[in-house]
Amino acid sequence: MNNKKSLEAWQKSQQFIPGGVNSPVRAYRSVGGNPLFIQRGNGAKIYDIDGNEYIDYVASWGPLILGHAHPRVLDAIQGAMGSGTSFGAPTELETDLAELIVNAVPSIEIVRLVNSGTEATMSAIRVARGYTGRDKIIKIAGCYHGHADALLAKAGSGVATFGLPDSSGVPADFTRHTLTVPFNDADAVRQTIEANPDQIACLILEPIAGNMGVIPPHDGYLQELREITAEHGIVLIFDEVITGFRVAYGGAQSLYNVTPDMTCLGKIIGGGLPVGAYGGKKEIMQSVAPLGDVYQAGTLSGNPLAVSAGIATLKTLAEPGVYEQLENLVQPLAEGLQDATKRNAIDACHNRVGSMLMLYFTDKTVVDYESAQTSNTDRYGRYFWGLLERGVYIAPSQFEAGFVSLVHTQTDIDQTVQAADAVLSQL
Ligand code: KE4
Repeated sequence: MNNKKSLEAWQKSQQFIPGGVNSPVRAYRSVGGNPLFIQRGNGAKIYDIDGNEYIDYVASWGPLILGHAHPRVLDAIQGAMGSGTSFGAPTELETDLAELIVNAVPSIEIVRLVNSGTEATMSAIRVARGYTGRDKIIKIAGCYHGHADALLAKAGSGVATFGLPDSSGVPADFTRHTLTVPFNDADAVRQTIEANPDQIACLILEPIAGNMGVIPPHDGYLQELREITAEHGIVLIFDEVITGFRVAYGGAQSLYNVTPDMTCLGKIIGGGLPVGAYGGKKEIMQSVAPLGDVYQAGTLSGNPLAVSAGIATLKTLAEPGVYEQLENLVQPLAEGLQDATKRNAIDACHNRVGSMLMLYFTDKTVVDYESAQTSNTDRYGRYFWGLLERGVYIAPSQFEAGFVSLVHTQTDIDQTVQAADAVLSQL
């Protein structure tokens, strides 16, 4: 595969940017090799600077459910930018996006727009702490909520002890209140709450894990968490930065009919521009400045360009039949990949919820972080490069999600399955 220009670009970018990238996963560390530099995207395709075309299943890590450069999104941005790009003052556009979100997401009665998923989750946790007056938080091993200090934590020994930093530069004190439990294990949550009575402000989780591949919640798991947290006055926060408007217009909470106290959003609600959001019950969100004493702010929060892209995206997703159309595309892809691993006698676990999916190279059923780790990541790396050479662009990491957009075609799906079959036959 000719990626000479990407290599040159990468060598230059490393002179000015750490690792040559502005987000670590883009550096291909877990699959090896040098990253592709992208020239442009159009629909379900992306094109690198060497002129290679790929069917894109990364979708900018989730936002591009309408594909690249969707005319409605571009028109919305172009329509907004003629009036200026940012005012640092309220605009009616922000109210329009907030109204769309409130009307779509069951748990959200009132919502604050921010600029990223990280801002959304760190702010939601601060609100939960301010609202409850408690300091500790519970997170799930393998769930990622952005890079706020308190969330870069790993489990200490035993459920009652303190969280430990999972990144250098995070003081132990910043994660000591962060308790970590396995996904799909409600008993571990119960035990942690019992070991820390009246001290836990919130439990935050991705209702469908999208940062250790894709892992659906076990039947009843989310409902159990809802009951346990309600019983103990703990704020239940769904981080739906990936799943919001992805798996259903109302997110995972509407798919599984479990309503948290707060929800974090990002990615899709910005239509490919920087938007995050956190919201929930009015009673809790009253804590947020200027109404309450939990401070959170942002220069470009709710800026008209990003908000216009988000509005155009959500209005398109609100149209009847959109998620059925997505399902009609993803189902044959999922079936085709399953058939391909079977046909080639490759041990694999295929997980999918709606248009987010991941294939693990393991004979185990992947239900949590521990079982996800049984995947043969070397094999995943070879699968990644084999597909790339055949014009299919999947996540350069086993522990991410794959995404199908509304503008993928049956031809794209057929080509992808053929490419996967060819690669798997040589794995
Ligand atoms: P951002 O700050 O990257 O906008 O959002 C953080 C975040 C929060 N919550 C969830 C569930 C997320 O998945 C993310 C970010 N996702 C990663 C990839 N899974 C973004 C890609 C990257 O880090 O470059």
